[in-house]
Amino acid sequence: MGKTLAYKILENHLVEGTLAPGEEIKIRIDQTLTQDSTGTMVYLQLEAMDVEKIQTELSVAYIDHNTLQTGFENADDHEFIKSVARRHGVLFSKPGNGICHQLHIENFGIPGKTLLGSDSHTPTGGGIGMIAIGAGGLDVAVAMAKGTYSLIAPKVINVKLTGKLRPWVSAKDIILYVLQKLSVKGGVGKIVEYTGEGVKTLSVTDRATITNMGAELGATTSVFESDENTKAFMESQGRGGDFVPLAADPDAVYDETLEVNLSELEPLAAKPHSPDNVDSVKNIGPVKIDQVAIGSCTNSSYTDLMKVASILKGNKVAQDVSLVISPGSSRILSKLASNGALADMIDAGARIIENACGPCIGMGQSPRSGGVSLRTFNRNFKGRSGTKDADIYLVSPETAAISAIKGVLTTGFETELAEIAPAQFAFNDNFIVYPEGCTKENTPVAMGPNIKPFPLNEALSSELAAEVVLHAGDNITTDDIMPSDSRILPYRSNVPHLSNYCFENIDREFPARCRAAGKGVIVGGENYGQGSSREHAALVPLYLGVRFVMAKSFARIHRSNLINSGIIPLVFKNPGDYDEINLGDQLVIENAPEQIEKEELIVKNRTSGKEYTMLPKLSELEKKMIRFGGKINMIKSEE
Ligand code: MIC
Ligand code: SF4
Repeated sequence: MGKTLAYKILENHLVEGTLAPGEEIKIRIDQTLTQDSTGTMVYLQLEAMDVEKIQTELSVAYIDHNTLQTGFENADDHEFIKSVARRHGVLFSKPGNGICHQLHIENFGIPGKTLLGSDSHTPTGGGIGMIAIGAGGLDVAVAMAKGTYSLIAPKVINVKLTGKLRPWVSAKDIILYVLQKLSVKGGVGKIVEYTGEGVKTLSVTDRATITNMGAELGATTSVFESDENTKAFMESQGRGGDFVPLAADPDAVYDETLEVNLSELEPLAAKPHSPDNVDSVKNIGPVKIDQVAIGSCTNSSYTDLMKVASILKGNKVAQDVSLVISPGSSRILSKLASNGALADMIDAGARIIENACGPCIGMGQSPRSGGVSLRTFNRNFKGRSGTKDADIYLVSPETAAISAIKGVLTTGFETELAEIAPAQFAFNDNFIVYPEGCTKENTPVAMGPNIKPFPLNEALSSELAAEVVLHAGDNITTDDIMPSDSRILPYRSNVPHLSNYCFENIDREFPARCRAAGKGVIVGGENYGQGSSREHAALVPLYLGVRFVMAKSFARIHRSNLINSGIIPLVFKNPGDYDEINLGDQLVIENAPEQIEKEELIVKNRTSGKEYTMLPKLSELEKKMIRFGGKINMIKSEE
């Protein structure tokens, strides 16, 4: 029986376990990446583990999220990350270099290698044939310390591409189509592997747009083969020597298949407030827009921005529209500056902003109250832009550019569009700080006053009694749990301060209610914790006393982050029980250490007298972490 590409790479990296869907496996991790908004925790945890030498082939610490530096906080975090990176042999990418995922495929990604990153869009690396997985910060710290990562082996879905995209239809439309078909939870427990003749028509950066937004499917990762296009991309980055050809066996067997005829796709948009709320631009109609934002790790490649420049050239941005463009990397920005495309954008009336995450994570450029913003980004969750009542649509760079000129959501579909010639880039590492000559002895940790210790749980007690502090609906995002914008993001290394904003957009009373309750339980619907990898969405509730979460289902990374923090994720056996529980109810898990060992666990409601059967679904390793009160406590006990 032929093998899928995903399983071939996993097999090459298997350290423990049986490689079959649903089995717990441990794999070797070749590379890690961190970014600054999750990175401070990662490096605090790495320091706490007292590691002598990191075990990966390459680890990079990028600074791209928190680059506003409105106070000392961001700059102190950068200094802290740089110091710990240097102490441990980790490369440091300075602010201004660009967005971690774009930079990683340009500079370091290698087909067939494994990459673990403390950011949910790490699967961008699947665009060059890596198994690139997003994880919580602690998992990345442990991967650096031990060189391994444990996960449940996913199923593999085959997305078979045929045909060829028409002008004005792009990679973004492919992934929006897949999201429309599979939904934001359609990829949970799965790897999405793209195959078929259509793959040959897509460049590496097109593929990276698709694997990047595979995160929005909830997938473990997404992957493309490594072929002639991969070779051409790596050569264009001055790294042809790193190219390795890779593909699935021709008779590979997949768990599911979705066929997509590229020739039939048309320009699409994800409507407010979910990436899977997709319809065609034509059906949505000419919605009047206030802002267009082009960039983010999804769509800020050289080709994307050249398409934008060619559409803008000689035109004028509509008078009521603010167009902002943030290139993905310094290398791209430099090329746009030298070939004149930057001037074409500026002359048309575009605002050029820093090559960083920026507006994608609410760091500036919030739309006006009730405003409509078209973005080439990957998430349009309510409030994420920094404006609670704004409507955000996710679109391709082509749709964004033409809409900026027309002032309404539109497309140039069925008209001509210039082909973009590939460019050659010089390898430039002037933004990279190498750790040469640095050791733990000669490089002290730079601790600013905003950096506070992270909370630790306690070992599982025999009786776990807690009050229901929140009763939430379906698809709660980690942005809902721990919002991020320019007010809050500078405090990612200060959990006590962050706790004041926990669930701010859902229930303002949440922090106060938790403090009054002492110990809390959150009740959620389907796909609880979708979105970002931020472990703050577990650490902050932990700090506020949350001890278990009951939901209809969980998103992968958040579930792991809860377990890493010693918070028990429990799935309703009878989803109807969700409606029986009320805010303020007093719940209890009796004999908790014995009960978590079983397939079913009983939660008693002391207020109503009812009982709920819950499914812990914990692997052996996860049970151990819960018993010890989290991963750090477990690791310490092993020393
Ligand atoms: C995001 O896009 O939500 C982020 C910000 O990049 C996060 C990481 C974070 O919350 O710091 C992610 O995707 O993991
Ligand atoms: Fe940055 Fe946005 Fe990409 Fe997250 S999704 S890494 S915030 S650009």
